[in-house]
Amino acid sequence: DKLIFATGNEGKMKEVRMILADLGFEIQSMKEAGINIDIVEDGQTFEENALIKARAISKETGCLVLADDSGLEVDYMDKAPGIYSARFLGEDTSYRIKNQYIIDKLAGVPDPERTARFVCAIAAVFPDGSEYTTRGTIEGIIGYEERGENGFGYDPIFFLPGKGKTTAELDPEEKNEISHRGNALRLMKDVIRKHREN
Ligand code: ITT
Repeated sequence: DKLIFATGNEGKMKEVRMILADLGFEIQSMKEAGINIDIVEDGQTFEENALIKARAISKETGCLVLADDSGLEVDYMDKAPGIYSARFLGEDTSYRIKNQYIIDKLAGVPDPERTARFVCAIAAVFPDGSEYTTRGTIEGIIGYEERGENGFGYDPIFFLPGKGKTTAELDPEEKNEISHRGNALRLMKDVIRKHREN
């Protein structure tokens, strides 16, 4: 069976492929499926935006479509950038600049007030029209400088006190085992397996 993952984000797609590998689907990105449409993500929650993306691609195809909407919630910034994480400071602004902006915003703020989390909502639209969402999170704190070369986006400033590393310093497998995306996708794998039985 074929599964289309409705994202244009290469960093997400790499992680998704690893996490979903054992499901046994042929996994295609939007690009690989030859779909190139602009989706307006005007929902108010991660779940709404994930569903908007999955529905838009589902309309174009007959197969199972999954989508990911995710972001970083910084408690000291009233949970910004949140659902606006990709658009934060402008869609074309580099993550070097976005990450430094957040570091500067938290200058002088002690560790207990630097708490943050990554949130990931996964939406699924099945060929029969049924829809599901799952959510995963991972808790950390905002670091004092960028560290690590792995991952993407805000990973270099997302520090895990328990590991003494940022998520950009983890191996991909290690990140997937504990990440918001890993957690949300593992819940969705259970949904897909149940749906298959029926
Ligand atoms: P698609 O909508 O095409 O999937 P996008 O990058 O626009 O791609 P989102 O709207 O869901 O996706 O934005 C999520 C942003 O949150 C993403 O661009 C990163 O900046 C950040 N983000 C999400 N998961 C992350 C992770 O695991 N590590 C670092 N940053 C992450």
